[in-house]
Amino acid sequence: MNPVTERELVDSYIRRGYWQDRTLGDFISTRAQAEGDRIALVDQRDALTYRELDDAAGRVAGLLAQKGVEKGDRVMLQMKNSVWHVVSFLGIAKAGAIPIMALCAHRLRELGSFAERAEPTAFIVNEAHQGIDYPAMAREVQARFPGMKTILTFDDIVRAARQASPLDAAAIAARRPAFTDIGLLTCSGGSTNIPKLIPRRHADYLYDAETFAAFLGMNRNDAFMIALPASHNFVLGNPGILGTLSVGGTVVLCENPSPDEILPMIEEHRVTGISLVPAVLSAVLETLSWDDSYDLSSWRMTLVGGSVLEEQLARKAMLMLPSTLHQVFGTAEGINFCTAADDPEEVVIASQGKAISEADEWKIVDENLNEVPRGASGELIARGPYTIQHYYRAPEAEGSFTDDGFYRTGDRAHVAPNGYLVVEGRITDQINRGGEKIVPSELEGYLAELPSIEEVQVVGVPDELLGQRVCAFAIGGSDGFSPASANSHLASLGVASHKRIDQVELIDMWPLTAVGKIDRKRLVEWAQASRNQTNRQL
Ligand code: OOB
Repeated sequence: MNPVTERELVDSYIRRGYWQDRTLGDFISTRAQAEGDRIALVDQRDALTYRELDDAAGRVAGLLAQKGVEKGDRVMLQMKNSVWHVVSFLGIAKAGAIPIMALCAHRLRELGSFAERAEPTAFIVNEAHQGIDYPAMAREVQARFPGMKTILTFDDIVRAARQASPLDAAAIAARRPAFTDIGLLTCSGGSTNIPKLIPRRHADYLYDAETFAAFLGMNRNDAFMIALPASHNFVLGNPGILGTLSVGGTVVLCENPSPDEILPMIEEHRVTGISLVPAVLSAVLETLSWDDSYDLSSWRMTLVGGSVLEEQLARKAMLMLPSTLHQVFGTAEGINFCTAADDPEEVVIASQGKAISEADEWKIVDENLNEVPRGASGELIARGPYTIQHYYRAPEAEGSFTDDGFYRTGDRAHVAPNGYLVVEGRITDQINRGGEKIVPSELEGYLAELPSIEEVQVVGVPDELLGQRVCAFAIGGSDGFSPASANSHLASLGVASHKRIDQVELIDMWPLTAVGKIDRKRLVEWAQASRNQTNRQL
């Protein structure tokens, strides 16, 4: 393998025209000039035209500057889906700062770890929402990281977007980063305990969003719904919010990924496309099976990704939805695969399609990083104009990349005879619970603190609804060890709300492999058998 420097790759993406000299801040100004009074964003309460969005972002940038946020500073963003999320994101960009895209599910553990890595100087946060006092949580982070001088809430942003003095053109120009600089930090699902931050550059992120939108044939008549958390890559830029804005379409933001919010909004805003994880798709189909009163005639494409889409669910979606189904295999680190609108039905059901850019390089390799014969299983590794070559301030994670700049996805996959990618599952123990990624050893560490438990192992168990559910096996656990007690312990430790235990099993001895390691495969079988037995008894 030839070591390739990052510089060489960067130069080649610029030379070949994939990266253009523009930033996320430039992007919204250019889009506003082109689209003017067309609606850019709409949510359950508010709507903004392209011009209003650009203006609001400029005012939020003005507020940030007034609060002392400087060019290149990091700003934590934790906000529910609404037009103000996008205003904040682009406002941070216009101020020449770098947003850290936290999810509403993140709690003190994750926020603290992001703050430690990225040293943000400001935090834009929800008001208290769905029982969580977000501003109080932000203040706790601030108490630990005093470099975080400013906390701005949702209400501060809405007010600033209407009233604050905008940054003038000279100030925006003075703060403008290079197009090769980091434009945003997104969160990795992670294969290590410490969540890593993913540095995406201005030019790479815009290239990704536009390439994906072009792949799907999106245009200004599209109204694309964002129902998953807006800070997640899938809906932020694949093609999501930025892809839709890049073609002059309308972004429809839905606060919660629940069918009774999604379906009325599809009807009201004549939505044409949506991105879903399989668990949400399943809930939508369930609702449609007993309520067919919605006018869904505008809906032309459904993207499903984030975790394995079971064949049965894919077939049901094809049958019940008015739209084309696309499978998406994506990563926050970059590389995206997608099935095309004209792919045969069996391809869409059984594969994740092709890489979205002609410049994506990818292969399936064995543990020595040698390419396996066509059709054989191995690890998917990828390199290209929108895939990272290292994590943010995380030298310990260099093993996630090869010497020649390929990102090691940690996913087991093979290439079907027709050339399409088929993802089989994780190589590591990482659990994919409804699209949310969970590392067993992290939860094991927390649960081991419980006095009632001697030893604990956490495994992912196949689950019809979630793809995988989380099962904790304990030795020495008393009857008091239950999903409820485990989860209240996790909540008290400030662990993200999606990292939860669905099933608990108490055992006396670990099953061991031939070499004496804990046999985790056997644990998964036991968890399945135990659940089946419970179901039979019910
Ligand atoms: C998306 O991004 P992340 O960073 O939360 O998770 C990436 C991981 C992949 O490495 C893979 O393990 C899993 O999620 N995954 C899938 C999948 N799509 C993603 N596993 C099986 N089948 C699929 N279709 O999840 C993400 C980012 C951008 C677009 C779409 C998804």
